[in-house]
Amino acid sequence: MVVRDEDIAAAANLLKQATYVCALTGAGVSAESGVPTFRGGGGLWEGERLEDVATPQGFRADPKRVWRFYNARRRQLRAVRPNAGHYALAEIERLVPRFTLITQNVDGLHQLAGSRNVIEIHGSIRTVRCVTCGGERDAADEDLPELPMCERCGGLLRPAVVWFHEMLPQDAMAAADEAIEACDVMLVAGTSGVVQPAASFAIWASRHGAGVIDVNPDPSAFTPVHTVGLAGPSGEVLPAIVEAMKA
Ligand code: BV8
Ligand code: ZN
Repeated sequence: MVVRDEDIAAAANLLKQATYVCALTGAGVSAESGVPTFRGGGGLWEGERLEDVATPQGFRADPKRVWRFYNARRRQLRAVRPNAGHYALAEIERLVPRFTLITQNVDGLHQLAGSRNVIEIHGSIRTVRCVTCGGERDAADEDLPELPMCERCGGLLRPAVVWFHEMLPQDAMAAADEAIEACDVMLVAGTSGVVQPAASFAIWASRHGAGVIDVNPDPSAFTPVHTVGLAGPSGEVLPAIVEAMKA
């Protein structure tokens, strides 16, 4: 890990002095659990371009293709466990007065690691929703057929995730807005800062004076606004920050 001790200490001090920490995570925090990121391997998932299958148009055109893509990711998630970075975020939540975790991830690993105040702004791949009656259920442990239908009304089920060109859930966005406005430190980890509106959250926070910590082995869209940048994997950097907070 190339991260300097003084940067770990600087991040730990920012968090120790904070009254309200808002964390924003992306696919990078699940990378060490074995979940591939979106824009690492050339932006392909199971040989599919996210922008082709993660859209309402794609689903309308070929629901079987979209379900093949999501069922493959759902099956893969069964074998996946939270990593040290997820646990460290759950620990930080316990160490600071107020904490909100906004995640772009749909894998549910933060909750499995013990994070409590989690906002899933891109929904959850564990949940399915009927396109006709809107009924939702947790189907994480189910082997879904290639075209799952609603038991209540016979309508077609879809993954309860936010696709491109879809609005983010109103309640999730409102809660995220509140946390971004109220926080005095924003801890960003594992996101390239490409997808809007999540990519703007750190800029909004820095506008009202919040300190921004960015944990990412590669430069990201947050590099220009971060107070402290830690160029290492979140599975190593976040636990190191927790150790420094406790020292
Ligand atoms: C919206 C759920 C209003 C599905 C996802 C032009 C045309 C059309 C649309 C747009 C446009 N310009 C902007 C838009 C809006 C669009 C958008 O932002 N497009 C982008 C591509 C430009 N956004 C939307 O459409 C959003 N809705 O705007 O509504 C509206 C409504 C109607 C009409 C217009 C506007 C909806 C966005 C939500 C899309 N859904 N996912 C699913 O997951 O299947 S997005 C998808 O990307 C995931 O949710 C993912 O979380 C998210 C962001 O990606 P990252 O998490 O950042 O992952 P990435 O791979 O990019 O980066 C990983 C990072 O981790 C890297 O930096 C890497 O270096 C780092 N890393 C690697 N290893 C580690 C690590 N970091 C730490 N530790 C490690 N070990
Ligand atoms: Zn239904």
